[in-house]
Amino acid sequence: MSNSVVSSEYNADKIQVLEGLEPVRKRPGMYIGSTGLKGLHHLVYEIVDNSIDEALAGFCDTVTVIIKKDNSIEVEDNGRGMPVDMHSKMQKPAVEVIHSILHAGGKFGGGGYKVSGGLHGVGASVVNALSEYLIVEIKRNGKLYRIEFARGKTTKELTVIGESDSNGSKTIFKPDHEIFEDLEYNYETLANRLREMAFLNKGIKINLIDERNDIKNVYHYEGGIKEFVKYLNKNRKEIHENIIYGESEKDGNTVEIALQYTDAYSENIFTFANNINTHEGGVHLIGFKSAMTRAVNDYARKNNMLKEKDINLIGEDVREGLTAIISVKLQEPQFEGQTKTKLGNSEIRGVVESISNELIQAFLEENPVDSRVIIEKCIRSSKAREAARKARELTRRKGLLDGMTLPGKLADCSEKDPAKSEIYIVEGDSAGGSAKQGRNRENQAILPLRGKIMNVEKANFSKIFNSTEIRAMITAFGCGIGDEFELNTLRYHKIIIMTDADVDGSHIRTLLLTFFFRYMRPLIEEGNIYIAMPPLYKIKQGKSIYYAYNDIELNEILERIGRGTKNDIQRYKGLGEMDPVQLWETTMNPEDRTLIKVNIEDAIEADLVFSTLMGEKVEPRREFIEQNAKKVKNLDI
Ligand code: 28G
Repeated sequence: MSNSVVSSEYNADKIQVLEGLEPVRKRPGMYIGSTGLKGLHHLVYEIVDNSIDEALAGFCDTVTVIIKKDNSIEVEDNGRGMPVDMHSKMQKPAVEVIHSILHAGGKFGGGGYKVSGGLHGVGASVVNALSEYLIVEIKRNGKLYRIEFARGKTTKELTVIGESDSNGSKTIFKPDHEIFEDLEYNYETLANRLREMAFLNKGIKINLIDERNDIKNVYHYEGGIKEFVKYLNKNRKEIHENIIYGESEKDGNTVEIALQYTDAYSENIFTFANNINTHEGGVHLIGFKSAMTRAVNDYARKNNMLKEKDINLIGEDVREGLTAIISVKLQEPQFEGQTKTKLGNSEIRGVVESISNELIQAFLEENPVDSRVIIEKCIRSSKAREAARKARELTRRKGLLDGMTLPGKLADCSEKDPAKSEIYIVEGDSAGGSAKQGRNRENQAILPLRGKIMNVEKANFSKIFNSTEIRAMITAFGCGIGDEFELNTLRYHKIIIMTDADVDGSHIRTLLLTFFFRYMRPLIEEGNIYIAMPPLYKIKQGKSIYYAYNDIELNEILERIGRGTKNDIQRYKGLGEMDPVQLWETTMNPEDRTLIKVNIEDAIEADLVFSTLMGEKVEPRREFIEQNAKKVKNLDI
C-alpha cells in the first residue's frame, strides 16, 4: 500500500485485515487504473515501490528488475527480506498475508510511514491477484524461503528451500492473460520510470535487464535530482555552471530542490510528491514559485542590480529558461485534482516556501558569478515582457487584436457547441482551399497556416505572441495561452493537424506540437489534439479507386485487385494534389477517416524530445536523429 501509514517496528499482528482478493479480479481498473498497457506496467511499479521503501528505510541499496523472455517480471532487492513470522490472527506467515489480503498493512496501522508509491498505490496483493502466477523467495534468518500463488490463491505454502548467508526479497510474477489484453512489456516505458525513480531516490542502484533481447541499464545517481536537472538540460545551453541544489527536513517532511537556468525561453518545472509526478502541481509548486520570486528580487535589490526606482521582477521573469525539480516526501500526502496528481496538503506550502527561500538565498550569496548571470537574465526577460506589453497595447488600440475578432483566414463552422465542432489546421493555402470546399461546413472549421510556424523553443513569449499564425490559432481556439490558458472556453473539442505526408509536413507538425506542448499543454493532456492521416497512394483500376495509407496497405490492395499494367498508382506528394472531394473522402469524412489522438504519457520524455529537435544545440539533435531514425518518424504521435 503506497502512501499509507504502517508500523515501523514490524509486528505481524498490526496488519489491518480488510478483505480477500476477489474484488481486485472483478474490478481491476479500480486498483491499477486500467487493464491496458498502463496497468500492465503499473504492476511492476507496485512491486518496485516496495523495494524502494525498504531502501528508503535504510536497509537496501540495490534493486534489479528483469523482463524475462515470456514477459514475466522478476524484481529482487537486498533488503531485510519480507517477514516470514506467523500472523497470530490469520494463522499464516506474514509474507502470505501481505500477498493475499487487500489493504494489508494499510492506513491505520500507526508507526512509521511509507514514502514511495504509484498513484493507485495498491501493493503486492493486487499484483498477486492479477497474476497468472506469483512466486516469492526470501533470504532471511540464514534461510531461503519460497511461497507460490496463482491468481491470488496460495498454491504452495511457505517452505524453507535452502540456506542463505545474505538477506533480501525476490518476486517473480506473470500478468494474467485473463485480465490484460496485451502482455508485452515495453522496455522504454519501464526504463523511463526506473530512471526517474533512481533520480528521485539518490544512491539507490536500479538495474534493468531485458532478457528478450539482452538489453541492460543501470540507474544510479549519487547526486539525485541534481543529476536529473543535468539530464533534462543536456540538450540546452546552461547559462551558469553550478546547479542550485539543496535538501532539508521539517517535521518529518523532506523538501529537495534542484534548478538551473538555460538560454531557453520556456520554463520547465517538474514536481514530485512521494516519488509521484504531480502533473497538476499543487502546494509545493506554489510555495517554490513564491520563494523563487522573492529570493531573486531580494538578491537583485541588495546588490543594486534592481534600483530603487525599478519595480520588482514578476514570477514569469524569474522563471524564463528555468529547469527545476521539486521533490517532497511527506507523511500523509493528499492528492487532488482530476487525475489525482495535485498535491493538496495546505500546511506544506509554507514549508516548501521557507526551505526553498533559504536554499536559493544561500546559493545566490555563495555563488556571485552564477548569481550575476541569473539576475541579468531575469532582468532581460522582464524588459522583453514590458516591451511586448507596450507593443500589444499599441496594436490593441489600433483594433488589430480585438479578442473577439476571429482570424480572416478561418473558415468557421456553423455549429456553436464546441463538443460537436472540430477545427483543421492545414498546411498551406492550396490545401486549405481544398479543405474549405470539401469540408462539412456545419461542424468542421478550417484554419490554413502559411508556411512554417515559429519555432517556440527559440523565441520569447512576446515574439511568439506577435506571430500572425500563432495569434490566428489563439483567437480561433478561444482559450488564451500560457499561464492564462483556459480550457473551458475552447471553441472546438477536436483540433486536427493536417499536413503533407512528407518531411516538411512532419516538421510543421512537430513545430505545432511543440507550441501546444509549451503553451497550451492542457489541450494535449485532455486529448483535444489529433493528427489527420491523408492517404499516401491512389490506385486506379478502371473505374475503381482505392487509397492506401502506407506501403503495407498498398501491397494488400494490389494483392487483392491483382497486380497488372492496368493499375495506375499515384503517390501523393501533398494534400494540394487532392481535389476537395478526394480530401473529404479520404481524410476528413468522420465516417471513414483515421485520426491519431496525440497523447503525451511522459512529459519528461516529451520535453527531451522537443528540446533536442527544436533547441539551439546542433550536436545532440544530430545524435538523436541518428539514434532514433525509426522513432523520429512517429515521435510526435
Ligand atoms: C522483491 C520484490 C519487492 C520488501 C520488506 C521488508 C520488510 C517488510 C518488505 O515488512 C511489513 C513493514 C514496513 C511495509 C520490515 C523486514 C521489517 C523487518 C521488513 C519487496 C510493510 C512488511 N523486516 N522488503 N516488507 N511492513 N521488498 N521487494 O517487496 O512497511 S517488502
